Amino acid sequence: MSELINAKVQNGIAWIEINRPKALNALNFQVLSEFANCLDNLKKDKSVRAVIIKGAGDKAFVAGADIGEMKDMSPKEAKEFSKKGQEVFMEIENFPVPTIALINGYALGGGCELAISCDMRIASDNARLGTPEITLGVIPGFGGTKRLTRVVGDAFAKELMFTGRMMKADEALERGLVNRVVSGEELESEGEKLASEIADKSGVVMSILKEVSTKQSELTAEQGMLIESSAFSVCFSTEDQTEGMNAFLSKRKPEFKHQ
Ligand code: DAK
Repeated sequence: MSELINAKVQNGIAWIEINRPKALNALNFQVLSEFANCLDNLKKDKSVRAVIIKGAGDKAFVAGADIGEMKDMSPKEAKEFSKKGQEVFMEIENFPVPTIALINGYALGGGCELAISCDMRIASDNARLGTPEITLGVIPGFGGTKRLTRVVGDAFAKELMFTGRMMKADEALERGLVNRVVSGEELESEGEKLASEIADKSGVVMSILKEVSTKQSELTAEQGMLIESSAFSVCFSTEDQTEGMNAFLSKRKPEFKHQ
């Protein structure tokens, strides 16, 4: 049974909640292990067409990796911890359906790295984001040095990592780190609205689109075009492509079967 991760599936949307509010949802080894199990289970649930990840309580999404747990780690243990986090965040990046992080309060260090392994991010106006690892004598260890650069560009990613400063939600929006900023009261409903819009589409084609668009940043233009045209042709083996185009031509709403 999972204690630190709550999960439920409703109307095609999986809600994952990191449930350690007393420690501002800091990520320790147990949270990461339960997260990995949760993702494994959700991956098998074919009704899931969008995932929302949030932190419990009203203060934090995730305030980072657990500093108490990390403090006395040997270099070998630190490597194992880093590998565990990288594996979980890679699973999220490559999860077969779109993922949305709802950032309520602090998203620091490993919390910011978790948010940027999701496809999209919605922040509440009290959100504070940053990568303060340098102030603790370490560097980001869950893929941040790779993904942050991809999301906000080299110079600004380096500024954030080199200074460790926290940024408010409006600056994160301006820098493209989050998709939008809403009030704390609206955060869940905005997340649900976005997830529902996605879940309404063809699940099978959405998975193809997610995979192709996620891989693009790592590929040359030539490789990117090649996987796009291969994936485009795969869409034509789905029932939903036939339904989508028939529905358009018959001037009706498509009824996707997600296959
Ligand atoms: N870890 C453990 N506990 C944490 C925590 C964290 N990251 N953040 C907060 N807490 C705990 C606090 O210790 C406190 O616990 P109690 O004292 O009540 O037992 C409780 O949460 C509430 O926190 P505060 O009392 O501090 O609350 P405030 O509102 O005053 O301040 C704060 C909120 C977010 C500004 C502050 O808590 C804070 O600065 N927290 C630390 C933020 C931080 O530095 N995050 C980055 C962590 S480092 C790697 C693998 C991974 C990583 C790096 C390398 N390798 C293995 C290579 C990743 C590193 C990080 O994420």
